[in-house]
Amino acid sequence: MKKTALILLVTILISCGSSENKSSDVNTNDVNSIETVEKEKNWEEFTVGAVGNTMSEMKFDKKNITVQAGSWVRINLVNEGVDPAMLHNIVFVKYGTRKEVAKQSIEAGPDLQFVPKSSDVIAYSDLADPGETVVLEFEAPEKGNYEFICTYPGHSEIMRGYFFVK
Ligand SMILES: [Cu+2]
Repeated sequence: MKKTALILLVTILISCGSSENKSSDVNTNDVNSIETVEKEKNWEEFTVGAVGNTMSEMKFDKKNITVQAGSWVRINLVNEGVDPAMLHNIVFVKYGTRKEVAKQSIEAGPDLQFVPKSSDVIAYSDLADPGETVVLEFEAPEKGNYEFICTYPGHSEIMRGYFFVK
């Protein structure tokens, strides 16, 4: 029995050693492939401020965002509010669906950060607390016109803009 246990232990040690080697090989490959992909991606970066501290003042400081088709989009959403009630996100939706998405976002509720599971939603950020910046990255959808809104309840009618993929 002891001998069997020893053999088993040795086997485990050997297999651990070899899997370590394998995993380090894989890591190297991963790093290489990630670097290659990063070089090929054409990033378009925008900083969007969510400003204001009341329901009537609040807005996005950009009304239009335009990107090239095939690019990757990085949005830095800066919540410039200080009032604790001012929570914001940025949600990209198909053109003409913002009212429907806004309605569904209330049903989605806080558990889903007010973002409905809908095919009309193209990309969405986390909710940003006052003073917080959240980053959203996504691949630009096909050429066309889109919209973006904040889906926090009551915000989408004022906090919105247009997204164009050329
Ligand atoms: Cu908002």
